[in-house]
Parts: sequence; structure tokens; C-alpha cells
Amino acid sequence: MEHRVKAAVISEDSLEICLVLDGLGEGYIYSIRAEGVLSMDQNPLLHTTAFCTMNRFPAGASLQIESKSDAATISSEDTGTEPPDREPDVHLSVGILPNLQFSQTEFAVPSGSMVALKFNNDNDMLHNLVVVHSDATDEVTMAAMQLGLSEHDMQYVSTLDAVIAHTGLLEPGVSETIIFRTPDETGEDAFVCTFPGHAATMRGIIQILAN
Ligand SMILES: [Cu+2]
Repeated sequence: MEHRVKAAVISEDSLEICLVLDGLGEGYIYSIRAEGVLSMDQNPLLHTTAFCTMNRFPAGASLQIESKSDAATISSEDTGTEPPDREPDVHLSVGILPNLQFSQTEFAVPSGSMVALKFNNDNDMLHNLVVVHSDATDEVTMAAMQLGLSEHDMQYVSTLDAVIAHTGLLEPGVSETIIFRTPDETGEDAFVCTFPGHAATMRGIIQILAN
């Protein structure tokens, strides 16, 4: 599969270049073809092909291009989790058991509370944790699967409104804490790993109790 470079930003000392492109997959080996690239003195490259392995996506903000015509306009965007407007009232944590299961499949938290949920990927595979409205678990999971590799940069998280909060796609041994507010009404939210093939067993319930 070919991925076109959407933007290239040269460092101030002209020794490094930051390439912006979509759709890379973790663990894949890529060849970079740079025919036609010239130095400032108009000399062609000595080698026009390079190879690299996409070992991991760095944590944190991803680059987003504002305009295709202006390659230098780059801004950062957060991972989609709303910033908390107050300190968490409830701290939860969950890890992973063998056989693709979360170590905890049910939480109970008061309505209208700010929850800090730490997801520790203590497993040897890639996983995420997506908090959703409970009746939308399957819909969000299907939507994530349909993203496919071309949308890998979305970490298998759909943009459906039913998504309340989510971690990134975490490498083995990595943990991430997400903060979200529970609804004011009692009821049920859910959490699920939307990495393709995991949702059948990697899911749980968050009971929203009267405050
Ligand atoms: Cu998973």
C-alpha cells in the first residue's frame, strides 16, 4: 500500500525533516522513496530509497495538517478525551488477564462523578480501552473494525457520539489514565477494547449508582 507524504517540515538547521502522513500501521516495514528530492544546491540524493520499521507510535498528541496547500501549517490535536474540569472523585484501575479479558469486568461509581480510570496493559498484545454508552458497545466495536489499517492513526476508535472516553492503543507494559464524568442519571456505561477481534471477550460494565 502506498502512503503519500502530506507535508514535510525541515528543521531550522536543515539537517532533519519531519514527514506527515496517514495510515501507517505498527509493526510494518516501510520503504521511503524520495526520487526528485534536491538539495538546496540542486543536487540529487545519493540514495533515493530508505527503509524503516514502524516500531511504535509515540504517545501524546498527533500532528494534524490544517491545510494541504500549506505544508508548514501544522498543529497538534489531543487524543479526543475531554480535559477534566475538576479533580477526579473516583480512582479505578484495570489490567488484563490471559485469554483476552479485562482483569475487572464490572465497576460501580456514583452518578455525576469525575472518574480517573487507569488502564494498565500488562499483556503481550496491543490493547485499548474505550468507555461507551452501554447500548452502543457493539456499534462502536463494528465502527472501529471498519476503520481498518488506513485509519490506524485513530487507534481503532470511532468518532461516534457514543464514545465517552478512550485510551490510545497501548503497547505491552504501558498504562494510561483517562478521566471522564459519569452521567447525572443512574444507569450503565460500558468499556471495551476495540482492537479488531478483542471486543467479544474484552468488555465490561460501569454501573452508575445514585449519588
Ligand atoms: Cu484488546
